[in-house]
Parts: sequence; C-alpha cells; structure tokens
Amino acid sequence: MVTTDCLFCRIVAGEIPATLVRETETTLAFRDISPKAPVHVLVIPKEHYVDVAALAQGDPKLMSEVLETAAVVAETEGLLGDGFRLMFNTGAYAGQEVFHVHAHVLGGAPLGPMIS
Ligand code: DGP
Repeated sequence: MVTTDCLFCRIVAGEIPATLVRETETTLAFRDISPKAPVHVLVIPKEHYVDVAALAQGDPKLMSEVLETAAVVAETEGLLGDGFRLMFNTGAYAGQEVFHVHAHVLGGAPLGPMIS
C-alpha cells in the first residue's frame, strides 16, 4: 500500500526526487539527503511498513530482499573491503524520523563505535 502522506512512499511514486542507487521490483536504494558518512544510502521496501519490526514480522521475504539490496549496494559502493554499518533506527527513542522502514548503509570512512 502506498501512503500518500509518507515521504518515502512519495519517493517510490516519483513525486519527490531522489538520487537512486539501485532499484529492484520490490526495493529502492537512494542517497540520504543529509549524509553522515562519505557513503550514506537508504534502502527501503517499496511497500509501506512503519519500521523494521513491522516488516520482519509482516513480510520476512521482503525483509530479506531489503537486506539483499543493502548488500549489493555495499558491494557496488566499494564498501565490502573496509566494512560498513547497516542500521535501522526503530521508533522515536532510537531517532527514527521517517516512519517508512529504511536501512541506512554507511561507510567510506572509519565510523567509530555506535555506543561508547
Ligand atoms: P531516520 O532518522 O532513521 O528516520 O532517518 C531518516 C533519514 O532520511 C535521514 O538520515 C535523512 C533522510 N531524509 C529525510 N528526508 C529525505 C528526503 O527527502 N530525501 C532523502 N533522500 N533523504 C531524506
């Protein structure tokens, strides 16, 4: 289901521009508008799920397709050698701001520990 008031659904629909990195039948990868690393790509399912918990429970196959797209993006962006971070902010306490599930693929420089 496409939700018209959802920013990332509107990117899927082509109503809001984004710099696409990869597209499959079920997923989309595009560059983050406010990158936190030299490579910062967001990977989403085209179908609307609010967060990774809802996606993993609601459609495990689609969840695996999101992860597969993230892995291909990491490879095509040249991140496999030095490594990369793959993360899903989930809920307000974790800093989720866009409530259409998205994986952050981050890399291209040392990122440091997440929690210290
Ligand atoms: P999160 O805090 O996990 O919900 O991350 C949301 C990310 O989405 C944040 O890193 C910035 C990015 N973002 C917000 N609006 C847009 C947009 O219109 N286009 C793109 N490409 N990224 C966006």
